[in-house]
Amino acid sequence: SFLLASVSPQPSEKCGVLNVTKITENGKKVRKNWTSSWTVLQGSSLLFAKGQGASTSWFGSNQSKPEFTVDLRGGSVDWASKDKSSKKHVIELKTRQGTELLIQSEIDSVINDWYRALTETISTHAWE
Ligand code: I3S
Repeated sequence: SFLLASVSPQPSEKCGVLNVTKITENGKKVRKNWTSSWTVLQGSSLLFAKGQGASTSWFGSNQSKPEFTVDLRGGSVDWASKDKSSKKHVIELKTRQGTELLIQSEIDSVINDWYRALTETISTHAWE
């Protein structure tokens, strides 16, 4: 409802620290490189800032730019199968552009919240 929408935090606005690696870029397999990234979900975009750890200092500062951004529209999200990673709580994110990412947190409530937010975002923007 309008009222609910105006008072609830939007699922499309979320941020936090996640472990992230690309596994495929433009359809080509790339070597894993797990890094801790400050991650921001903003509308249908997911932004990563590498190497920030738990710090949020880049956020709102002029010179800091996201390391990379993925467009979630037309993408898919699922729990990664065991053969994709030995880590626990891993989400596999595929974009329409042919980039595949693994995102992970040791904290299951954290990764469950991201799973929910990402699936909601993808379904919300499905027809764009
Ligand atoms: O899928 P893989 O190749 O077993 O992934 C592991 C490797 O990328 C490894 O790096 P090097 O092969 O460059 O040394 C990483 O350190 C591991 O973390 C990767 O596996 P997990 O299961 O953690 O995603």
